[in-house]
Amino acid sequence: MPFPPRNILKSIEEYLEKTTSKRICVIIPAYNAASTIASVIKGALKYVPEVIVADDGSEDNTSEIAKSAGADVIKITNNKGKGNALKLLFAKAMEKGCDAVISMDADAQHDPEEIPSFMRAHIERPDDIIVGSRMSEKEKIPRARYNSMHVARFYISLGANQFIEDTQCGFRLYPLRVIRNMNLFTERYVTETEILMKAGDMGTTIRFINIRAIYNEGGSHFKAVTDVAKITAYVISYITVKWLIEGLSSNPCTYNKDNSIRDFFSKTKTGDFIFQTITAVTTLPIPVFFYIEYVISSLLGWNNFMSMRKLNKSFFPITLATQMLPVLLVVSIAEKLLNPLGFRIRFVDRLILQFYPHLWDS
Ligand SMILES: Nc1nc2c(ncn2[C@@H]2O[C@H](COP(=O)(O)OP(=O)(O)O)[C@@H](O)[C@H]2O)c(=O)[nH]1
Ligand SMILES: [Mg+2]
Repeated sequence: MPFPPRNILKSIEEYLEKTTSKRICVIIPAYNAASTIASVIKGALKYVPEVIVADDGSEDNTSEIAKSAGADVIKITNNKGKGNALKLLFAKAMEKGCDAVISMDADAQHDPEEIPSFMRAHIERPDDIIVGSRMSEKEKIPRARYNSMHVARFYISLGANQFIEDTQCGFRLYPLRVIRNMNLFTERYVTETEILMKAGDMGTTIRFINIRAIYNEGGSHFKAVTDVAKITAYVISYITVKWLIEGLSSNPCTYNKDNSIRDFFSKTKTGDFIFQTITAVTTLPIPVFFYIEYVISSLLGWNNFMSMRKLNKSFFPITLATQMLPVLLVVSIAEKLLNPLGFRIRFVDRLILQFYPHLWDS
């Protein structure tokens, strides 16, 4: 591309923003999003040259609307979930020669006017993943959702070797180089968590920028019990392998695409299911075992568990947080049953603040 004469550009930043935006496209996994998809696409096309939509077996006319709004549409015959759609979208964006993609939800919960903030952050540090964080407007997030997000980020941040303020937001910028360097095995809503943990665990920096928290009337496809359970089971299985490796090594980054123990178990669905079941049923004793290993290693002056030692806190709060998970579950169920009867119990909020603290420096 010819270098544009500098005098017609207001600033270096404007030039960078223009050239970079040519290599970034917006990807949208969509399922039954006919009423919102056009506004998201049109909004995004103001800032990027190309929008790719994966229509995941919608029963409405999402595809037709997306096409006429100007998107390139991948049509998936039967609904397979957000994770599968994201994988197809990454592949398509790579095929088109993009360097980075911005993922957005199809239901207008993400404001396309915030795309330039992602681009600016990407220009500053092109190798980082940029995640939108809704935490500056956390009062707008439904309480139960916020609480599960808080616990999720405690563990996902441990898996990713860094604090991630909002681990459940789908408005993100991914450098495709990072995606190329990992195998993705999970499905539906788990894939976005898999990406964050693997990326962080191979040394990628994950930054956040504040975005608006938009909660509209549109129904969510996210299932509070099954989807949370699937994410939890994967996170537990990932961290178990990570700590097993970290106990024997001084390197906090344990993920490598070509040689990953966690991925080995994902090779077959049955193997993965058995492995996740075993790690889920041993959720309580396993961290105690690692804690003992950590204490003994510390006495011997070993530099293992570096991701933990970098926190400058003991392993203890993490072990305690894990032992508190069943208590949290029981209290959440009790609140759910009692609050509609007029009780105003808010124990979950307190438990979460107390036992799932911010352990990271920055
Ligand atoms: N391709 C595809 N995308 C989905 C599916 N379910 C959700 N999504 C996408 O993920 C976004 C977030 O899902 P949603 O159900 O709204 O979850 P929530 O916003 O977290 O409550 C949606 O706006 C869609 O873009 C699905 O089954 N297939
Ligand atoms: Mg939504």
